[in-house]
Amino acid sequence: MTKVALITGITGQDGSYLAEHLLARGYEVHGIVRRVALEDPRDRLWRLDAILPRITLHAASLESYASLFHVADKVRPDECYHLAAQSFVNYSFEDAFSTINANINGTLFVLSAIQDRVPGCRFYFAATSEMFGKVDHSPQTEATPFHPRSPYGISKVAGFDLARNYRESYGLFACSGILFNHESPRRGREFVTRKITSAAARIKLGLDTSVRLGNLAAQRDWGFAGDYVEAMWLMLQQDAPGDYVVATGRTHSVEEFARRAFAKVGLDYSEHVVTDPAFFRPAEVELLCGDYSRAREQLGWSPRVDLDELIEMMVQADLQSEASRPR
Ligand code: NDP
Ligand code: GDR
Repeated sequence: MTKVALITGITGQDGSYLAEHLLARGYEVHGIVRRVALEDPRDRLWRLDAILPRITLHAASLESYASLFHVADKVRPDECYHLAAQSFVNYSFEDAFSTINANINGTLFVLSAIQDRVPGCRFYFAATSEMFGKVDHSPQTEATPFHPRSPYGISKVAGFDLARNYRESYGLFACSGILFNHESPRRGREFVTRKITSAAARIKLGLDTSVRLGNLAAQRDWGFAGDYVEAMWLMLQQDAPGDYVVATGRTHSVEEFARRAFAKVGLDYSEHVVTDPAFFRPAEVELLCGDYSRAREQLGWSPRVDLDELIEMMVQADLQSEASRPR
C-alpha cells in the first residue's frame, strides 16, 4: 500500500528535500502551505518547482487549529513531518511573540489534530541544537541539558516537550530530531552560510565588494540538508519512537567558513568581510558540536557530505544563480 506523508513547512529548505526523498521512496506526498504561497507560487514555491506536479498542497495556517484539523482529517497521513516554524534566530529576538506563538501553539495544534483524527500516524518534530544553547561540555548528546539562548530556542524546547508528552500520555509515535545546523544551495539567504557563499559569488562576479557579518567566532557543526532529511525519515521507520541527535561531529567557526568559501573563488575573505555589531545577538550560542552515535547505531545513519563539499556545492550554485539573475 502506498504510504501517505504530510509535511508542514514543505516550502522551506528541509521540506523540499524531504518531499523529494519521500517521492523517491514511493510515498504520496502532501504539504501544508500558507495561502499566500498558492497565490504567489513563483516566489514562494521555488524550492518545489521540480516536484510540484507530483505533490498535493493544502492551504492551512499554524495559527488556526481548525485548518490543521481539516487537513489531517482529509489527508489521513501515515507519517506527519512537522517542520513549519519561524526558524531564524535573529528574528525571534525582534518578534518573540509571533515566534513563540507560531512555534509552540502551531506544534500543539498539529499534534492535537493528528492525535484526534489519525492517532496511528507517526509524527516527527523538528527540534534543534539551539535547545542546548549555552553548553558546558562538548560534544552534545541526547542527554545534554537544555539551556536555550533565544525565544526561538525556548519555543523549540517547548515543542520537544510537547512531542514527548504526546508520546508518553497518548502513546503517539512521536520522534524529535535534534538536528544541528544543516545547509544547502536552498538555504535562506539570511542564514550565515548562504549569506557568505552568495556574497563570495557576487564579489567574484564584480557585483559587490563586501559583506557585513556579526560574530565570526561562533562555532557550528554544519552538515548537508539532503543528508539530514534521510535521518528524519529513518526515525519514523523504527519499531519504537525516540529522539536523536543528527550532526557531523565536527565544528568550525563562522570565520573559518568564510575563509574557505572565499578561497573557493580565489579571494581573501579578510579583504571583504566587515564586522557589524548590528548582526550580533543579545545572547549568543558560542559553540555547538553534536555526537550522533545514537543515530549511527540505531538508525544506521551517518552524514555523507563533508564541509568542504558543502561549501563547494553552495558556492557553485550561487555563482550560477548570481550570474543569471536579471538586473
Ligand atoms: P525554513 O525557514 O527554510 O522553512 C520554514 C518553513 O516553515 C517554511 O515552509 C515556512 O513557510 C514555514 N513557516 C514558517 N512560519 C510559518 C507559519 N507561521 N505558518 C505556516 N508555515 C510557516 O527552515 P528549514 O527548512 O531550514 O528548517 C525546517 C525546520 O527544522 C524548522 O522548524 C527549523 O526550526 C528546524 N531546524 C532547522 C535546522 C537547520 O539547520 N536548517 C536545524 C534544526 C532545526 P513559508 O515558505 O510560507 O515562509
Ligand atoms: P543559527 O544559524 O542561528 O545557528 O540557526 P545562523 O546561520 O543564523 O547563525 C549561525 C551563527 O553565525 C553567526 N553569525 C551570523 N548569523 C547570521 N544569520 N548573519 C550574520 O551576518 C552572522 N554573522 C555571524 C550567528 O551569530 C550564529 O552564531 C540555524 C537555524 O536554521 C535554526 O532554525 C536551527 O535550529 C539552527 O540553525 C540549528
